[in-house]
Amino acid sequence: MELKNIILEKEGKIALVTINRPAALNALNTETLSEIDLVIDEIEKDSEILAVVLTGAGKSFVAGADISEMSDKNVIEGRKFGILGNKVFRKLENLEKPVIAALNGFTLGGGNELALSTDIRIASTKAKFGQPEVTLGITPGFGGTQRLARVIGVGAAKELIYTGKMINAEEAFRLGLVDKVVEPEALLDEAKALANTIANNAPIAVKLCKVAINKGLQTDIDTALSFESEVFGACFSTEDQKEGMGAFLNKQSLVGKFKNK
Ligand code: DAK
Repeated sequence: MELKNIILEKEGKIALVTINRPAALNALNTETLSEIDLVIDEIEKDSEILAVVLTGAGKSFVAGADISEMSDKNVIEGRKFGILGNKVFRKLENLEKPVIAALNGFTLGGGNELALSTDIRIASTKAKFGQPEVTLGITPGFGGTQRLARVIGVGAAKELIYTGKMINAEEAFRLGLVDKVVEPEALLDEAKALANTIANNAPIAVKLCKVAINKGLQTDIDTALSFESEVFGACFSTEDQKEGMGAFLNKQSLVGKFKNK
């Protein structure tokens, strides 16, 4: 797989995906979005990869969709670009392996929307967040008007989106936009350690947790709880459940040794 703007590295059970277009602060052009799409497919297929860390090269995570590419688009092209971004971000959100965003710097516009499509967000103290689209004459187009309000609440999302202002990592943490803030030097280690902890647990159970949480958030509580019962039941068809519980009863643990079966 030939990639120009993304680096995909495998480290044991985890994949490290780095958006690597630092000259444009990792802005998302069509090529980069298409490569993210390919990389998600690759990770989905690879049964050895059980969790993912997503980060950016240089001083930015992603400084938004690529303004120079977007500036000349007509209505049809703008729509096509929006559809591509939404398709890729939704695919990432639905990837049945947890994705941890390691937010190293500017996380703006499409970059913040990309981060919102991951499962857990860790920020460096240097990271900056915002949805500056209205300062450019557009609306957020890769899910920002929908996912941000779901994550930080309607009022806070509207304030960020209507003002286009930038906030720092501490404020992002206070709002619940990020789950943890660490020193820049510790960011990748922290994200990888979290990914490895997750990857050492029973993979099918972890996957079903992700599906149940994401699906449940989009439905009424009765339907959601009924779905939870179904996935809970499904776990009893796995070898990992039999062996995991067997190990516990023998005063042992299967953490780190699950078969993904
Ligand atoms: N696009 C393209 N290039 C960008 C960029 C971006 N988003 N952000 C930065 N760059 C480029 C700069 O143009 C500059 O390029 P050169 O001049 O060196 O060639 C280089 O990266 C370094 O940037 P700066 O020189 O500006 O660096 P500073 O440290 O001074 O400032 C900054 C960093 C992040 C504050 C600044 O670059 C900045 O304000 N960038 C733009 C941030 C922004 O507005 N992002 C939101 C983009 S809009 C939709 C689909 C998608 C979207 C909306 C609708 N539909 C189709 C419905 C999404 C929209 C967005 O994400």
